[in-house]
Amino acid sequence: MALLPILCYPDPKLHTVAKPVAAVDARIQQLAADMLETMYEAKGIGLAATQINVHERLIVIDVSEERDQPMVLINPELVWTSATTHLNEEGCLSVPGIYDGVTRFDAVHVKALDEKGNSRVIEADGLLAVCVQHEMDHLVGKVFVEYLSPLKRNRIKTKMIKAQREESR
Ligand code: K1U
Ligand code: ZN
Repeated sequence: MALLPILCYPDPKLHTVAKPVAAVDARIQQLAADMLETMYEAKGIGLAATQINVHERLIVIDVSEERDQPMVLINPELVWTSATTHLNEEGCLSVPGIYDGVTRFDAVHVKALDEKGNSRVIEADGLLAVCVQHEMDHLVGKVFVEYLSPLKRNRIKTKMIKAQREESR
């Protein structure tokens, strides 16, 4: 297993649109295992392949309290969304230290392949629904700060660039 470096906003690679996974093979299974290890180490509840500079449609999630219910979603597709939405506080491992409100569907159904290549539909609500929508946005190159006002987004961008400059000194 391996820990993978996570891209930090405003890295332009975070805006790459991911391609479908062609086959659920040993490479993809190893990538999913490494992404889960990276997510747990970073204390996140989700991670998209985009964030580790791999541009294939793969996400991992674990929203359980005990951190023992890993989910691997390959080629995820939204097949149903609730009529209602909710403003939720979000964070992102690619935008460390920033939390803000984003409006998301209250519930979604997602069709995806699991790590064995089996097709399944996940019925998500609560934090799982928020996390799935956040991670699927990463796969189309969208970071949650893009839902915020241009003023807030620019302040976050400046703060991140400054923090990265200081870290590299
Ligand atoms: O995609 C990511 O960067 C992971 C991100 C997922 C996420 C968190 C919160 C709402 C939506 C999506 C994180 O795990 S951020 C860190 C975190 O563990 C967390 C932050 C706020 C609430 C719950 C967890
Ligand atoms: Zn994120």
